[in-house]
Amino acid sequence: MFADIENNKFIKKPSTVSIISFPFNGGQSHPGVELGPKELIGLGLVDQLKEMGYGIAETSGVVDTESLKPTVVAKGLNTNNTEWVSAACKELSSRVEAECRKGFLPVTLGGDHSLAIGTLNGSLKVFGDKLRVLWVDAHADINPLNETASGNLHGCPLALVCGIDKSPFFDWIKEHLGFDKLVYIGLRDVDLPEQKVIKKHNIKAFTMYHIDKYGISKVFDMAMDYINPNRDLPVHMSFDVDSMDPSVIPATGTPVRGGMTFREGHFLCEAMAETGCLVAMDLAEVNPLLGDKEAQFKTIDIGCSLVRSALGETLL
Ligand SMILES: [Mn+2]
Repeated sequence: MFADIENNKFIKKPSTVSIISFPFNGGQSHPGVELGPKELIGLGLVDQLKEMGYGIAETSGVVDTESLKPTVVAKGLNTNNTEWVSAACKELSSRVEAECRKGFLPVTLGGDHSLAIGTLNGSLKVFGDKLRVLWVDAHADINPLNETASGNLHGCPLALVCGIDKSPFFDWIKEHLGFDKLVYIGLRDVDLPEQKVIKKHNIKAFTMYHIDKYGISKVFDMAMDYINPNRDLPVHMSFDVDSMDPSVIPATGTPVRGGMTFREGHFLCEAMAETGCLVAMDLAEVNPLLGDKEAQFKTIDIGCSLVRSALGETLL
């Protein structure tokens, strides 16, 4: 296995990855997504990263999301499991923050994409105004909390991270991401309230239309030119596996046809590694209980290879 793990501009040498398992399903309605981290590691992700030459931090471990489940929940909220998502993400934030401060590269394995409320808060605390975010997803995940139709918080993380919503249930979020520091790649299913938010705040978004029109290489360059023109700023990549076409990654809770091909997804991750600017990564929405055995294996296997590509695995 070949890898370039020395070109990262922000990670302390020798390069160390902190695998943070976040077995959490409270941000959506399909059981099984909490098993994602265990299955990804079970298929050998940690061993593969070691083989690439990374040190693996011993301290990051597993967030005990079950123990953070509240016994009493507020009634009348528009969102589901609000207190649980908040408590679990607050804990996740402090894990990511701690690993970044050590100069390690945290890779958070989900779990549903509400996890980004925590991971982005953690990296924002360390990198502040310099932090840039690449959000790879079929969905925009920026529904205001009072406007989400499903009530599922995995469709809302960016509303909280960007400060559109200042919910009292998330009052631990003090740092917010500027709209000009965020870029989307892969969108193809955007809710009406999200369309309004994206237009109002002029958020840069490359949809599948742009990938078809320009190709993934140009789209990646344009996305980086927008958030990180000199390739000298730290980037947190939040990768939802539903950005990929369901024929490639079938075992995920909210698949949408017309997604990225196997190579488009891997190219994007390889290009991210090549910038040397990746400081944190999320891999969200792997659900090992959905679909048949083949669908489940494909999803977990390709989930691992996307992480390896983002961390510098090369073909030669
Ligand atoms: Mn998502």
